[in-house]
Amino acid sequence: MFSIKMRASENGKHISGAETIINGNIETVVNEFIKRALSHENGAPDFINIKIEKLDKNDITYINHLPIKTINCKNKEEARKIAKDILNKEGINDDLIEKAFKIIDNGGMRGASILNLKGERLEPDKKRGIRVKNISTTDELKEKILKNNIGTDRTVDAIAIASKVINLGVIAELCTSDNKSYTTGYIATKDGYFRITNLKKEIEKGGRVFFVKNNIDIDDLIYKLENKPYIVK
Ligand code: PML
Repeated sequence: MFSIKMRASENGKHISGAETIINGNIETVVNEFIKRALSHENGAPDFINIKIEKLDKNDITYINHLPIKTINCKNKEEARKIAKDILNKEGINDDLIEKAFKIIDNGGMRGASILNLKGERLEPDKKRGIRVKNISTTDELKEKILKNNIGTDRTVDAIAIASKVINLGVIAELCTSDNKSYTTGYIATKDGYFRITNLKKEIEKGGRVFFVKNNIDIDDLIYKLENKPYIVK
């Protein structure tokens, strides 16, 4: 098995990235990733980095994806009330939720912020955040989501992140897209991946927050979020 990662930037600014874990067919994937980098809506890259690593089969964790439910909301107020109710059910209080919304609305982070239940931010670099890496979805899952109109390409990537994060013991994830026109966000918990329409307004920024227990081993969690290979079925 091989992990293949691509990241592209223009003048040092990140414009796109992709990754997968596959068994063979490296050239096809690399070609696809380069095509994706060159045709990205965010700009024309002057730097494309492709990383190919061999993985030990025994190190890969296979998990089922979280069940997906879409909740249609007519506006941001309704969407955020729904989000709050789901998070409250997980023992996350209103002050903490408020803090998390401020972080994602501020935007500008490449990765996720991590908040414990005391409201402390645990990511070592507050600008960069934590990037969840070494994940892949099966073709069957991609097909199921896209062909049945359950979600979009962004859903496919996000369900992989959310399923890994919850599997590693994160209580809940809150996410909105940093793509300005993409207003559907989600909350993930052990009960599922709840897509919530209108979780932000168009032109607003986005971000990710992971809520964790106060006694979490944060170094171990960050190491696994970034490095432990997962295939989400
Ligand atoms: C969904 O459509 O399921 C929500 C996906 C949010 C994606 C966030 C991102 O842009 O990475």
